[in-house]
Amino acid sequence: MRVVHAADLHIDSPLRGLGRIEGAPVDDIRLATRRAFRRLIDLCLDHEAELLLLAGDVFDGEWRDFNTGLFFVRELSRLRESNTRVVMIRGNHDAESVISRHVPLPEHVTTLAADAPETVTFEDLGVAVHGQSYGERSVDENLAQRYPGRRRDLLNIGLLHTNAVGSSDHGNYAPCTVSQLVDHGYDYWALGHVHRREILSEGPWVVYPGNLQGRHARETGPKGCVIVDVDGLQIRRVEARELDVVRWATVVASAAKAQNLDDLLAEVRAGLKGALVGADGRPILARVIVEGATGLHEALAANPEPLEAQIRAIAADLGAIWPEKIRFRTSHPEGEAAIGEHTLLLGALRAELARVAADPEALRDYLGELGPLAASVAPLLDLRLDDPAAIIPRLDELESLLLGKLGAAALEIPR
Ligand SMILES: [Mn+2]
Repeated sequence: MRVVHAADLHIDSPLRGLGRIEGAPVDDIRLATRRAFRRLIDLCLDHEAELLLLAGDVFDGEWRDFNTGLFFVRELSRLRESNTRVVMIRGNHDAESVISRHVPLPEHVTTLAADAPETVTFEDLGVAVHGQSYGERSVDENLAQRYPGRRRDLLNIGLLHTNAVGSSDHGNYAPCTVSQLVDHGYDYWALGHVHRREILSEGPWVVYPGNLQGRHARETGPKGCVIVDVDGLQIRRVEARELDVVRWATVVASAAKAQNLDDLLAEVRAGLKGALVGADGRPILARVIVEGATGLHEALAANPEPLEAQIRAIAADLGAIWPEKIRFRTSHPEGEAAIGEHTLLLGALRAELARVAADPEALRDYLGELGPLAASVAPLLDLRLDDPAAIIPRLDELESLLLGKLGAAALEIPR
């Protein structure tokens, strides 16, 4: 028997932070979550999967119209052909209280109840699936605690949307621990909620398949589902399958050894090429970070636009890769000491920034006074100067750019 386990589909969730990127594959990007779901259904058909498990966050929130629901139903209906049964739960993004519209689901699809844990058994497959949906967006209770005991005569699967790893990147919903799940007596825990693929235990299996399609620059790398091969009451194999349509990557290029801009561009090119490897021709949206202590720092800080354009041109030349954002986090190789007589001035600036960093009011006043200088570097960092809360965690970068600007200006001042 083959069971396919997926979670966090977030169908029709927009891919974020793209703005307008010259030549980017806009249709692939717009339809990515839908196409990834279609690939999931194709996979079930190709493998004649008996069971498809969806561990919550099928949708991304309230639908704009019924098309999102209709698309979902139409794709699920294709599974009649392979006689694939579907069991799903609602997660925080598609809790009953969140999605007010509904469409009737086909008879081979079961959504587990939200008021109490529920068990569906498939005697012909020898499987019991236990699980519970979210009724509200925020579920603080440890749901797994109340899941029923195992059925001795069947393979037991727990379907659960949970933060089982204390992840701070995700809401702490239906929190539980891995050891609690391991001790519960089931054969396989089909989890959802954490968007990164993680196998937390192999005996019994406790698995996050990750989301089906990365949605922003922090959801990098391959995304997809997991196929579980079952032989009687034994799980033989658990294998990840990539289903994403568009891939996100972080490309870090070190400027530390670059003697000149050509060296640096070669470094960036190598990084972009590396991201293309293993993507099987999928379009890649890459966040490019140029970092390191380098003699090029002043030039980059003073005028990064030409280098940005060159990086975009390299990407265009390489093929299906688009820099989503380009960030410069370089520093001067010998700190501000190397800028000679301006050391005192720069030291004072650094001390002042440190002083106001902890105080939003002071920072607001300070940025007002600093005016033109801060305003000239803020766009390079995507910073809004009227929002101190956003600036404080990035003062290092702001400082580094300010120092660079000052350093470059100093070099240009005729003596
Ligand atoms: Mn999710």
